[in-house]
Amino acid sequence: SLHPLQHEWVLWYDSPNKRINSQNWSQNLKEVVEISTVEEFWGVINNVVSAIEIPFGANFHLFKKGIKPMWEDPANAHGGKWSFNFGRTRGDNINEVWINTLLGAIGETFEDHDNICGLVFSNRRVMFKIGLWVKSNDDKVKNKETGAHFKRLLGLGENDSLEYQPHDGGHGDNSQKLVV
Ligand code: M7G
Repeated sequence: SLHPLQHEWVLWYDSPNKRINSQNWSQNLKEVVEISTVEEFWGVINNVVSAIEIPFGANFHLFKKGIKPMWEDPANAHGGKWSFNFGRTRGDNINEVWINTLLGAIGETFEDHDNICGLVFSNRRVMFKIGLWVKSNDDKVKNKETGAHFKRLLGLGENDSLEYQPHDGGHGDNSQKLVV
């Protein structure tokens, strides 16, 4: 028998495009598959191209069903992202790190799970980037706990700093920029 997840999730992919800007960006965004059981999750991990193999400039996004992986979605509009750049020399086990963060999200291991929107994996020429998008940064204490848990899932150490940026830039309010 199948093991349903608490939430349904959707995997999205966007491929690089030469003329990307914030007006046409979403045209490259494609829904790959919906994931509603543990078995479907592992099917996706085993059958969809692994994160480390996507082209430079491309991104995978795993978001709760009903939330598009865009700033413009109402669930994201007032939120932001925790994000870490792994230099390519640190990227040997990046697939495992990505899968571990996915499991942390779908397994609802975040205390403030309701505030989680989704995860983004980015392959760039000089780095891999993994981001966690949250709905709101109103509660800074809870948001920092979320960041600290994400940092553990990413396997980061004391010498690494993980940063939070609101999607709207915070309008010069630096208190919205958190670090764990
Ligand atoms: P990125 O992938 O977040 O950064 O955005 P990186 O490629 O430097 O690692 C790259 C560009 O894609 C942005 O400058 C925007 O033009 C576009 N873009 C990215 N996102 C996540 C969005 C989005 O949510 N909405 C819109 N409209 N454009 C976006």
